[in-house]
Parts: sequence; C-alpha cells; structure tokens
Amino acid sequence: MGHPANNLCEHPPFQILYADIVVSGVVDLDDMICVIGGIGNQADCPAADIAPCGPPDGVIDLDDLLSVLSTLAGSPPCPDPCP
Ligand SMILES: [Ca+2]
Repeated sequence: MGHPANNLCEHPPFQILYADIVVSGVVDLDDMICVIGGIGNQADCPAADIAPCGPPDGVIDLDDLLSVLSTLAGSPPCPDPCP
C-alpha cells in the first residue's frame, strides 16, 4: 500500500495516521508486529517503510520500528501522511 499521493488521502483504506501501517484507524501493537515482520521479510509488510520522514527509503529496519514505538509513546517523529 505504501505512501499515497495527497489526492488519495480522502479515499480509505490509504494510511491516514502516521505509523498506522495496517490501516486500522489507530496506532497499536498490530502496527509494531507488522514492522517486525517487515524487517525479517519486506514482502510481509511493505507499508512499514515509514522512516525517515518523507519519501520511503526502500528499507524496513530499526528506524521504522523506532518510529512506530515513538508514535505509540505519543511522540510521532513525522506528521500524518494525510493531515
Ligand atoms: Ca525505512
């Protein structure tokens, strides 16, 4: 699914909240589990490439996981993709 262009933001199920990787409407453990799966095999969770902010860097790694953790802790490092 990845990062939609802005004009797609009004059309769910695209990611609205930053770090809502599984597009459930909230950022929770499911998003973290997806990222961990993506670190092991990118095809398992291609939408997990959320770090750094802006265009995806093509790699799912610890930075992406830490971004989810920061968001869970109440300090998302990047703005929502669909403000
Ligand atoms: Ca990344």
